[in-house]
Amino acid sequence: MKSIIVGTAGHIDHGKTALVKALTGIDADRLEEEKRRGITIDLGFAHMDLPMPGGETLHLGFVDVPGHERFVRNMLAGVGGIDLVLLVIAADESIKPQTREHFDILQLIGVKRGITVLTKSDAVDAETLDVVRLEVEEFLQGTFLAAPDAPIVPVSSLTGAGLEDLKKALVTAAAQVEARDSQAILRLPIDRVFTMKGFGTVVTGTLLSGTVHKDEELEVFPTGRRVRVRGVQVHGNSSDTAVAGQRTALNLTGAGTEDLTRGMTIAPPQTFEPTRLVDVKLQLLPSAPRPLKSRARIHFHSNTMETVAEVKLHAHPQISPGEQAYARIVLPEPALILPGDRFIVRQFSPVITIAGGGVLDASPMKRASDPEFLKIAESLEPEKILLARIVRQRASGLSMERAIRETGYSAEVIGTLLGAPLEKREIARLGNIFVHTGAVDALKAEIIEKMKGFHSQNPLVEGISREQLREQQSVKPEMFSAVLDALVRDKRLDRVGELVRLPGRGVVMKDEEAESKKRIEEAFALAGLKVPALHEVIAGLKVDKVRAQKIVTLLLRDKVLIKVSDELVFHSSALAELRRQIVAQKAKSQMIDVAAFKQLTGVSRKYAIPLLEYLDRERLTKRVGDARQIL
Ligand SMILES: Nc1nc2c(ncn2[C@@H]2O[C@H](COP(=O)(O)OP(=O)(O)O)[C@@H](O)[C@H]2O)c(=O)[nH]1
Ligand SMILES: [Mg+2]
Repeated sequence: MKSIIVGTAGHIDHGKTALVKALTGIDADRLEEEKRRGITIDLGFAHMDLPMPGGETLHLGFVDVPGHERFVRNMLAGVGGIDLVLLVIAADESIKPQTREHFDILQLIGVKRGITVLTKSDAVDAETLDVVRLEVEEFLQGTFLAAPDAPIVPVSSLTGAGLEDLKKALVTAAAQVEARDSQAILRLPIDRVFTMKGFGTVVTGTLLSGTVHKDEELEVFPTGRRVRVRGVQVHGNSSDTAVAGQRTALNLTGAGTEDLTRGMTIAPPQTFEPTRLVDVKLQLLPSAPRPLKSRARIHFHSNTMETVAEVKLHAHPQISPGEQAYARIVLPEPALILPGDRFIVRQFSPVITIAGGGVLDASPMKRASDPEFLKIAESLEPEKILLARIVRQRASGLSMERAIRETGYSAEVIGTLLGAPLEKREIARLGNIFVHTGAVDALKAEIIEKMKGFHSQNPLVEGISREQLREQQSVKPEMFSAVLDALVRDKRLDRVGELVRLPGRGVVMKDEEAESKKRIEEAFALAGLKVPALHEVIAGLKVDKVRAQKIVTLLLRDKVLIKVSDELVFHSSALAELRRQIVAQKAKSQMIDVAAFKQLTGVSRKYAIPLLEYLDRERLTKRVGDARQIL
């Protein structure tokens, strides 16, 4: 069975609702007020089956829209999901303002197929019908509804004349409609919310993509509320699943009618992120009454959602009617929008349709739109666009989760799209992250440059610690590790324990020097706080004074030795022990004077004063008069 959604469009009183009823037997004017006033206010729904040539059944879901200019916003909530339009023009009135406005909307929203229906054919003579047909043909010239792709069918809902021709035209047109993607991630923009006695909360909408299953847990965007699908109805019949392209009603638990409203979207939990910034390609209608200025306040409609928003034109202070531009839409509240979604812009006041277009990026990177990226996003080539999304993340890469969130593609689709670029090594996969090879190379070069800089500034230090080097890069730890490993593997870097250095660089110790270093370390470690004079230690070494000085500098850099005053150098372990003693002393007394300190540590005054000053600097103690307070 093939399911498609047929929308009506056209001026008020041109016979849209009557036509749907003549075809399906269902009165789509469901509200009491609609029946009383005889006009359509909100969306109406109906359905019918038709046999297709191959024996397959064609299921048509109808969305009947209001024609009145005051209810265009309701029309916009319904038009988003349609596959095929019936543009209804009454033969006795021909083209009227909402014929034009609805037709503009259909084109901006990207509807690809349709049939023009000249209704009320019974109300005019053959000659008038011919004149109207000519007028309409001219009106449709160069559009998706122009002959020979789309027929013009005269009908009378009153007499039934032409209805069989219309059904045939529907079957022909429906055969050309491409099925929506039921494998893609589920998205159901809500167009109605109500309670049903004995059932509870029900939402309806046209399933944009994916499949809904009974008992599934889903999330309401943008509120994040979790709901469970208690029941699924497709075109009024209970079902275990609903697939993309079907009119779908979901009976939900976990939310009341007060938690849900038209414009929200139902999707799998934690898959998407609502956005306030949307980069688009926008076209200002030739019929727009005035130029569109950047930063203008507008009404923004996408799928079933509508909101006041600000439009920021890229690189233009304004555009003239008929012109196109990249733009950023700034929404007051986050909404779930994805690339490829179409939108309509209506003037803030008076409210008329002035523009529309397609969403290129609903997860823009920077404060301003990036025209290079948008140009690619506009190409409609999924592999190219996905690559551009990876490239723009540079060495940080794009995780699978984020790729799903940004595109709405499933993990399988993303895996398939990236197969060739991975094979060609245009990109690499590191765990869950896809990264552009060029960006990895750039990061490698940057690390090597940093290392060169480090060595020239620190000639006496063997290398930089891995952690310190990582902190200088803005990439994720996994990415840094992978790149570092690769550099070591390629022998562009050496790793010595926790240190990283350029090959052949760093401090290379001769045996004598290494032994001297050990001796110095030992001498200070054994001395505790009663350290020997540095010149005495140096005098006892096998190496010359210059080298010995170099070794001491090295030990100071590595914080093995610590300079407490110009004269005094201690081993770090001795100072660590001193800290412990001071902390333990605090339990006995908050205050310590020089005498007590000498007694505690066993050092002479010569050492006690510099050590206490050192402790003051380290904020372990604080001088109070002649004594110290232990902090
Ligand atoms: N004579 C005639 N009247 C029609 C036909 N279709 C609709 N009408 C009448 O036109 C009026 C408006 O029809 P309706 O379907 O509500 O128009 P909508 O506003 O486009 O939905 C109603 O009074 C209908 O009875 C038709 O084919 N022939
Ligand atoms: Mg109507």
